[in-house]
Amino acid sequence: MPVPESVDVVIVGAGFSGMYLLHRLRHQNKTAVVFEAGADVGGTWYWNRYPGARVDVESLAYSFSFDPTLEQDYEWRERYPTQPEILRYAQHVADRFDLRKDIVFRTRVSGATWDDESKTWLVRTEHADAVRARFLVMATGCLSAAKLPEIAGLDDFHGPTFHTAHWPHEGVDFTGQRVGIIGTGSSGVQSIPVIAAQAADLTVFQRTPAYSLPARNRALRDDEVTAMKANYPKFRQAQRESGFGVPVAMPTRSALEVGDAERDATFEVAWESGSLVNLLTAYKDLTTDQDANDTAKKWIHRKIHRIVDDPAVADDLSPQYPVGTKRPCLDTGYYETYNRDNVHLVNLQRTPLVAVTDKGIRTSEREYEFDAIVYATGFDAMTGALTNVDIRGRDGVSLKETWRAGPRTYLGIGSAGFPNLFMITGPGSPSVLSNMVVSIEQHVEWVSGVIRHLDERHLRTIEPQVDAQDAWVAHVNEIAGYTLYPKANSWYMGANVPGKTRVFMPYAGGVGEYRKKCDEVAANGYEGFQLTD
Ligand code: NA7
Repeated sequence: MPVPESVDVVIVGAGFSGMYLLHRLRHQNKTAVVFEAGADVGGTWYWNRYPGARVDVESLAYSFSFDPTLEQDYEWRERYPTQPEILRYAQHVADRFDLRKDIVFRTRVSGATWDDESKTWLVRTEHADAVRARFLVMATGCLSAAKLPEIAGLDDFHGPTFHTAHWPHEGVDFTGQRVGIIGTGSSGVQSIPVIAAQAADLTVFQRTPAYSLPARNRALRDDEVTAMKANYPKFRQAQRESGFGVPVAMPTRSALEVGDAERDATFEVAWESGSLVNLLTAYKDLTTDQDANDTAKKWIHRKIHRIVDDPAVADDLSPQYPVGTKRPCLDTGYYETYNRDNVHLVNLQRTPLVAVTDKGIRTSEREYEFDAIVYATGFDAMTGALTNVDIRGRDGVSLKETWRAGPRTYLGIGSAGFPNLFMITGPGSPSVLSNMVVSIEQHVEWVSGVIRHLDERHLRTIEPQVDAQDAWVAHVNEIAGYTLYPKANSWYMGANVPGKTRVFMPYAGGVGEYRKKCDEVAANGYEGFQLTD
């Protein structure tokens, strides 16, 4: 579509957030344009096409709730759908609500500048288009600014290289090849078994092992789909009030108040259930008490040793940080893959990466030769996609500079000094600690609500007050301080990006509590924000 000169709202990103916000704003008679770097909708599920890519929240829960007919009509096939199936869902939503006509594809937003006189944003694209808008909404996702390892020689390798988040649409055939893969987060853990089954030889370079549970993926049964669809309104409400956006019975007991046999049996049930949330909520203190967490850690270490034949490899695969403090993974045959003769594990904590060379990868110990290299090295999480855009607020102040010592937001929705700028699932909101679709819907509904509020009162701007923002940042830190999360070098802490300030970015108080706070703020006339005419 041609770029309009001015609209009410510019939305950046046509993933689940951008699509739903566009749909919602149309119903409020707002004009909006969405800029999307990809060639189609889907966001995360458009880009992350690596082999074995799946969501790790169940399909019937990881889906939009805003339209009961969509919810009833859509037919999910698997418990944990593959990337192509989720992308098909996103495309279905775009078709169903005729969204593409307001989306400009293959277009990255490069910058946005606030003009205090006209009270508008001037948003620029990489193609030198510019559009003026009252509101700017960054629906850019939390894990979308992909990162490569910070080592020398990245351009020196003679063969093809692939980042899991920028996988070729036509796929990659590794048959007969020697492949090296760096990274063992979710993308590595999901792709390693699939690549190992195809390649002649696979060498995995692991800096930090992941805790991973078997997904126990399977086709959905008709009876469970029917039962869920009959119960959807209740289920969705429970999701909204839950901790992680996935309803579970909250535990009342400590891991330390039960006997070993009982605790082992509880962990076994969680492991067999193929649900990360079941593991993290097996006892009430797993995420807050080191001793309680140690019981789960030791149990998982034993499990890994039972699956992996070589005890030295099992040791290397056993994480030392507390369970759940880095994003745990769901896998299909991950640990078993290390029993294959064609798979080798390199522990980078013992022999760190030195460089990529023309032939392969060199560690402090030796050089490994490959035909192809895969980077499963993750993202500049939560802030990268926001600070990569040159956003300039009041008096030309840059968002990137303002956040140099860590992101500062009120509710993860707005930032002081940046009027009429909203973030969907920004830092300071539960976002990555939750079922993303639940968090996305809540933010989109809240943001469209505030736009309606301003319209009805003929108000032109909204912006967080500095004291409210300071208090929120302190609260987010305080809640994190009650948990074990800050104990790991995770991307939740910005620890995977050299030079990034270490601060725990998501809100760990749960989506239910967070929603209450947002609703309260709205009910009190958007308390903590400054509204002007
Ligand atoms: P992650 O979870 O950030 O994983 C990236 C992996 O790459 C992780 O094992 C990193 O080790 C490793 N990594 C990153 N940089 C380097 C360098 N320089 N050297 C060696 N190893 C490195 O990203 P994913 O794409 O797997 O998953 C992202 C999320 O998607 C996931 O959590 C789910 O929410 C879905 P590290 O742990 O930093 O030591």
